[in-house]
Amino acid sequence: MNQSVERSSSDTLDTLDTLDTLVVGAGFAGMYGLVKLRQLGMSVIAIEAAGDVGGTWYWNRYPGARCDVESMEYSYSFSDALQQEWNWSERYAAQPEILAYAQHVAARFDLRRSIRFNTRIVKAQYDWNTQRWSATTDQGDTLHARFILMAGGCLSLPRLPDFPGRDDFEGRILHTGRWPHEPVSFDGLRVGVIGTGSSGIQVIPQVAKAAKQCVVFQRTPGYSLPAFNRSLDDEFRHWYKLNYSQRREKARYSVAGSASHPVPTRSAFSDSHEERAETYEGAWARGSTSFLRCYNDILTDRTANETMSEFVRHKIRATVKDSRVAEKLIPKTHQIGTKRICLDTNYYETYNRDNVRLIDLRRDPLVRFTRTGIQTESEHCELDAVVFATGYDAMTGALLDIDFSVKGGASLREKWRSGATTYLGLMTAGFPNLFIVTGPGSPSVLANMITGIEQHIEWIADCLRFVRENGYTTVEADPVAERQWVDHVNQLADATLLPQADSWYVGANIPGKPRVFLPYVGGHGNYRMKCADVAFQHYEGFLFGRGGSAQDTSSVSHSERMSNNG
Ligand code: NA7
Repeated sequence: MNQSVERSSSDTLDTLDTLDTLVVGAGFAGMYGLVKLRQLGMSVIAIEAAGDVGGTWYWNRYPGARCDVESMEYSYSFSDALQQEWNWSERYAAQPEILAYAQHVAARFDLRRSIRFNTRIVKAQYDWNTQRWSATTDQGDTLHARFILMAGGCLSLPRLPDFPGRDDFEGRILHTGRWPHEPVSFDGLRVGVIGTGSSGIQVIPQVAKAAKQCVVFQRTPGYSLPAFNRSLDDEFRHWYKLNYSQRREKARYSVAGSASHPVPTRSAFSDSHEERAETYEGAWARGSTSFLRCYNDILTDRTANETMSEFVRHKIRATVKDSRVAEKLIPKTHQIGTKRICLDTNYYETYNRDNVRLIDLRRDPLVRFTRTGIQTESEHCELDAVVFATGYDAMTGALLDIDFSVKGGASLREKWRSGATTYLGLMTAGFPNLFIVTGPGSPSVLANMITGIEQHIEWIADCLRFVRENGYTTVEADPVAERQWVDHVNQLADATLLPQADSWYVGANIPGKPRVFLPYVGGHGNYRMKCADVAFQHYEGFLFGRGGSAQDTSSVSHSERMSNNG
């Protein structure tokens, strides 16, 4: 064990004043950040708000929580020993198993000694004079580091809509993204669930099984596919492990960061209606979000998309026995794939149970919470507990939750007032030495998160090595390169149907959030090659500096670097 752990002498929690890098978060991104930066011999610690590692999988303990990427792929590839020794039990791993895996990684690479848990960074300010970040915690102390690696997650700031009277409710309120550690029993209770996104469709069947009554409050129905989850056997695991290196490489250059997703080469219109139906049936039976990859124009051509949307609507009608309920569950206001597609186990079947009711909030809006339940325009629902499956302030929430600023300059909250802008999703101009993992402007939530995390951490580690080897002390995004990248990200997004839906991809779930399409739609593989090319071109689009104060910091342009390095 631990042969691959490279320790620097100064990466324990008692060296907080002399840090090279402060990592924010100890989920999958933060943990790999620690591993990689230790390998560079840097002093590095992570600050984590939770009581242990795991990020999303630490917090999302609700019954039914499960990953929608296959477990053999939703795992680190950086250590062959790790991927060979770990045995996933199911095709799509449930939360306890993913959390156990994260804990195993933390122990195997001896990470916890470099993580301060139950601590949140609330503010971080960069000072050009010292060329350091000063990060203030909610415990009242300040940490100083040359670099910050922001690994706070893309879907980590839960959203609890401020319904009128919410605090008057005397029953229990739970949020899927902040689920208690102790078991929650719904036995014999009347439970409301608000929200029918990925979390809602997973928790609702579980609540319905346990509760006396389950009332679902739905604002927008989504498209969900059966996951056809199953146990994995030794034979399959053995085959996969033998082929791991090829599978991982394929994933790294794929659109979605997954080896198992097919690459569509044909238009939906190259097939007849019957042929398309057959293709959709075959893809449906695979039980994967790769369903969207049946044809290459599903996400770009509304008519092509409609053939697939209609196929799924038909499936919903065929599953839900009460046709009035089925009609409420059928998405009509957005196209399939334009909001995140869901994978479920018995979601639509759950509406055939006698103890489940669906309230369509578009027809019967939620008016207020009362002491004993929820009042809609047409009725009062008596409830003992309400589960909020109402999502997150996606992609920018965790970043803006920290008050990032540059001394004497702008704050990130001001800079991003009309929308997040980054260069490659890795840095934002004007904020030196602040790296963002899977940030807005990178493929991020549109691809396998762990593939994206590994690519970002490795790129950042290479960049930091470049900084060190060239005697630089600062690196930041060039505002011109950032503008061009933002334009490119928008152009690609606008060529698809995705920005048209009111999704969290565009921030539409957060009142007042600027409507900007946040992730990069050009595909993980293309993005990886772009990042590699930027690095190869001596970090084109990044500005490097050296020196101890603002006065003697000499900024080194890209053309100088090219001529110096040949
Ligand atoms: P999502 O996908 O943002 O879903 C949140 C759900 O909550 C969605 O159905 C929302 O309806 C609903 N919602 C949000 N606010 C309200 C209010 N005010 N009233 C009624 N309904 C509301 O979050 P999830 O946690 O399910 O999934 C997030 C990601 O985590 C997921 O994609 C995976 O990657 C993991 P809306 O559609 O906005 O009308």
